Amino acid sequence: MSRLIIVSNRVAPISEGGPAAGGLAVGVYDALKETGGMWFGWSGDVLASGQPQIKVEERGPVTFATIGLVRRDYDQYYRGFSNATLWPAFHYRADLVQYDRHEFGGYCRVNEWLAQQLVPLLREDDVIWVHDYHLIPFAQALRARGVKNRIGFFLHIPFPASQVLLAVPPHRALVEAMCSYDLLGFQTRPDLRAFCDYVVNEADGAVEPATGNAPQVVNAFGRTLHAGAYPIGVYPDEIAELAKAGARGKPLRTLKATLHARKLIIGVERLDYSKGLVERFRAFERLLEHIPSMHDKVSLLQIAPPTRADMHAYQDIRLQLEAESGRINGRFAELDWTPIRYIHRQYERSVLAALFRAANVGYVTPLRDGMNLVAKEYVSAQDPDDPGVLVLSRFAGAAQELQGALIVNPIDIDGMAEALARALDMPLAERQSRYQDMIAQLRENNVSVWRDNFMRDLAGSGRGAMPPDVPQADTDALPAAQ
Ligand code: ADQ
Repeated sequence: MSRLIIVSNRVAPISEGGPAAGGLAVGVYDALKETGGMWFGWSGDVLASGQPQIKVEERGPVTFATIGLVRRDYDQYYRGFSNATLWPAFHYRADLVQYDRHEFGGYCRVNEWLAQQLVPLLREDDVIWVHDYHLIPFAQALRARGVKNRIGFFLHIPFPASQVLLAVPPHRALVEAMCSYDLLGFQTRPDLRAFCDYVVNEADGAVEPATGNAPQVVNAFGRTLHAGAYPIGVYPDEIAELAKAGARGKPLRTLKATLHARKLIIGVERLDYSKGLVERFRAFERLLEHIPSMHDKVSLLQIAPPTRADMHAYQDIRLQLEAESGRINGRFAELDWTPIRYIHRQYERSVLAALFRAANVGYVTPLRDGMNLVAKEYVSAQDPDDPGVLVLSRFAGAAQELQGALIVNPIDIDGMAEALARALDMPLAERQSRYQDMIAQLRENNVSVWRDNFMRDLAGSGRGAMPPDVPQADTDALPAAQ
């Protein structure tokens, strides 16, 4: 059987019980354990001096190959082009896009250098799966070094409309680099459509019409490749078990004791300007403003650990949120009631799952999000007999699937306040029917379906006949990519 080689910017830290974070890490680690293979990427270390050395560690069938970055590469590749140019542009924040051609040069240089580090570790029949926006030129760099293996790419964040992508000066070079892969995976059909639209209208390429759920054939920049939508999922039953177990733990007992039977609205994410946190706080304020009977009857628990804290845009959003939560609490709090509890720390998955189960409303309102796993985790964690309600932004990829949520526009503050009021008051029968609708969808498209669909299409993609040793997934047994 071919080995699977996963390449991602960060290699998730794996403890005895598996990866600490959900989604990608869990899905990918499972695949590696099944087929055997390697996970290659940045270790997270930034070296002040010296030459980074690759560290190779075997854990059963999985090899972890990690390497540090020197300070200049970290600044140009990671903080610079990846997170100050691509991240805001791909999340439709053209106002926050910064561009420096030296940083783009650093981004390409680091992709080439990482590819060079990987080449000696590769075998002829390895299947390579590259993840996310940091590594768009990775396949091109491998191809330039003579690598002929199958290479797939999955973009975890949105792919923007052409008019937004055009704001990134090297847009053409990026899309050309994407065409070096054999299979491109996007989170949703709108992302796939946006990519195809660029290929046809900006790059003189051609895209064959879609047939069913099969990936589309793309001809561009002298290459033929496939592209499809593969919405990432979670393991809903595992999350439900974690939630039940966590409900008996101390953090939950403490929370319940301090809530005094008030209703709970929960938001959980990395602190990022794409997540719509300011608008979310303001909609909660509008709810309290318009419905005084809600005072002292509901709390918003917002968990948002800071990320990319060495970047200005992230320092700004943190200050803004601290000011907003302070202002709203100052306006409404009583001696024994704090409307917004705003927490900056990481929690274990079992604690988070139990918090989701305890909350009457999951409040997930990003301005843009590739998928948003928190929405899926919230639904998975619910008690089927007494489920909470998901209030979900239409701009999260998850909204394409989770139609049982109350779908909102995150810039419509009044609309969000109305959705919160409706969620808090929703009769049990409606909550149950919405939950049943969503949990069925999550079970049908769990994270192993996501991975298997991508791997099946990668095995059948690109360069004609499949190599004899790559097993074709049983297409009848697997729901097709959506
Ligand atoms: P993210 O932007 O990181 O991921 P998301 O999909 O919500 O967003 O995943 C975050 C993960 O971190 C979830 O599993 C969540 O439970 C966990 N998490 C968040 N806050 C936490 C905390 N305080 N403590 C512990 N865990 C916490 C990117 C894209 C998304 C896409 C995913 C996967 O931006 O759109 O859904 O990749 O493809």
